[in-house]
Amino acid sequence: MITNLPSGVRVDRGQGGLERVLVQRAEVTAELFLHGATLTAWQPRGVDPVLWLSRAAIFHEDKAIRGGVPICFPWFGSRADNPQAATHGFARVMPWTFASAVEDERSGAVVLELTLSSSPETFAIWPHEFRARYRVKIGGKLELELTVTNPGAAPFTYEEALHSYFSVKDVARVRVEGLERSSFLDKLDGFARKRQGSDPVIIDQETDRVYTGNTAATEIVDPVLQRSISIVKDGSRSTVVWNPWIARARALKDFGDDEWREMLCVEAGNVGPDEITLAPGASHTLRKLVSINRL
Ligand code: TA6
Repeated sequence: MITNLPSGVRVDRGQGGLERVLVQRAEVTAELFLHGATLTAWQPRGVDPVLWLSRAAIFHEDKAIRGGVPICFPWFGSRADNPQAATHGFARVMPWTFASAVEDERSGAVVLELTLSSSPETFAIWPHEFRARYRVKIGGKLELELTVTNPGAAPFTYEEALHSYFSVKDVARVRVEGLERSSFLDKLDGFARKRQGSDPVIIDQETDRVYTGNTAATEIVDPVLQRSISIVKDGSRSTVVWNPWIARARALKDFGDDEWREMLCVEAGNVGPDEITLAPGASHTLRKLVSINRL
């Protein structure tokens, strides 16, 4: 158990009795569950909630939390070599270790650090030794940093994504800037490779795209909330854009039928052709910086 937590930071049990870290400070509030190291809330003072969490989210050790920022690792989507394996890997349904919580002297932000390492349980699913370290810097901006290390004697290849669900007022009225003219894989069309036009991404139907070889910053422009959500990433060559729209939302039991309109996933990761191969002893860090701007 960690002692001497920064002011406004405490550990208790939230929904489903799952252990969580609560950050309640004048300038920012946030909530992170040790289950999957899932950040479920982040709200700087004077700003509408930035992350979306389904009202139907299931808080159970066997289920990924529907919302916030689930961590997809060590694979994304379904596993080619094992279709029975859990979607998006096991990291988002494993208990991470809460390693530290400190206040960043320069910014005043709270930095939480959590870790996940290989175990006989993970080895049985994915036969590689690994160490994962997740740093979440919570202040007026949000910085997410996932570092994976290969402590073993053989290389391994993995996929990853910070599967962030962002809160919007009406997804049919937002646009995502930064992906213009970019190449993407369309999951809804057999992963056909397509190209974004010269216009920003708009959501007017179920949308499930992996923009590959793409390091661009993106911006979710929300004219109703009169804000934009800026996403700058480092160590990431894939951006995933997902909205289930009406039918898919209705088919998901942990997703309210009408909730598709109030969320949009823009995920930073390394997926498919952008997968990462780590030599013995090597590490790789994926970073995602989220900030809010008034329009
Ligand atoms: O990131 C988009 C996606 O891969 C979609 O295909 C959809 O399946 C979404 O992830 C949610 O996946 P989940 O396993 O959490 O229902």
